[in-house]
Amino acid sequence: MSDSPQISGFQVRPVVVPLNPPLRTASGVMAKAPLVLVDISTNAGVTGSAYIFTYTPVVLQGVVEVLKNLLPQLESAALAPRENLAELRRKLVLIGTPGLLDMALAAIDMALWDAHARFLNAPLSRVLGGTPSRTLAYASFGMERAEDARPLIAQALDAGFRAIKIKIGYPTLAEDLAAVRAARALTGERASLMIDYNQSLSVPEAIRRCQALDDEGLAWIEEPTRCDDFAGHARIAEAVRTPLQLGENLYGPREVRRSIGERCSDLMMLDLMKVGGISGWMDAAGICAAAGVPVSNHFFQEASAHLLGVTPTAHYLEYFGIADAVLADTLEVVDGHAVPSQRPGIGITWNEAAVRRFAA
Ligand code: SMN
Ligand code: MG
Repeated sequence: MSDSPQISGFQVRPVVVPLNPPLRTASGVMAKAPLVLVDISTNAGVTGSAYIFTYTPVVLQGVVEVLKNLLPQLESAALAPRENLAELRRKLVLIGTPGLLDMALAAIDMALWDAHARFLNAPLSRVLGGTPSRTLAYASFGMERAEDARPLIAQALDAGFRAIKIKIGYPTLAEDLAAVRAARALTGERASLMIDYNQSLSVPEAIRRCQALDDEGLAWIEEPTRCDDFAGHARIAEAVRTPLQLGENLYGPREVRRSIGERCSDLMMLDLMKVGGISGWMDAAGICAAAGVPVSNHFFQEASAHLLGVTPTAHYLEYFGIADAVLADTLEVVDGHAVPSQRPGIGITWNEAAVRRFAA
């Protein structure tokens, strides 16, 4: 006799929320964030909620359709996130899941874990065996113009952040250095500084520019070349003294294991949507712990705040509230640390008026 509730229904809602200011990266500008909101209800009266970010509206409706084809397969199944996802994945072995399928599966995984924790009436971190502990956070910005960077960084420092990430990848190394030094002039020793190239450089150019940045005291250099160029990143990591950061584009624990095995980076940042949701994160975090690799998140800060609390090599939480526009309340930061919700589950509650406003 299962004492788990049964999955009884679901809701899939696409929204497109504004990003103010638009997020400028060396590989493209994002003025809006397409999201898919997923709610999975049970016969115990608890509903799990989660969201994913589809990067471009081009695939937004496609992901919605994938979800609407996957979710009915869970109808009446006992709520057991690990088993539910294993069952869905067993049917997808022949096609393989990296891409839109993994994005949809992660949304389902996160919503199921939220429902599971709500059913147990405990915050997700407690359900995963930890306590809702705080993680050092960094404020994450784009390729900001100097006149915009100044107030953004000042505001972050005043809010207590002790780490700031900016994006670079300007046409010239001189412009990259100028942006780093301008940010450092604003942070001084009050904050660590990270930079993110968003895959914009060739390997030779990345080695040239990252070596030139090696004396800037950066906490890490992120994704200097194409995310799928494992050998290229390994060459850069070998040639550069500053820690290399990768992971936001690695699909599943297996790619995390490959990246570590091929020494592509010194640090790992797990993206809940691409790594496989809560289940995938826990498996990947174990791989990183066994290899002694520090772990940060990419986006999905509400759930990541719980997971970093139970991640043995937890490093930083990326603070970028990509879904804040449709959330009833945003992740709390106290004294430069992210504080996971103490409510049952992940702590996501939709701002239904905003969901209606931004419905796609
Ligand atoms: C990033 C990637 C995609 C959209 C926005 C920001 C960036 C990050 O790589 O690390 O947040
Ligand atoms: Mg990045």
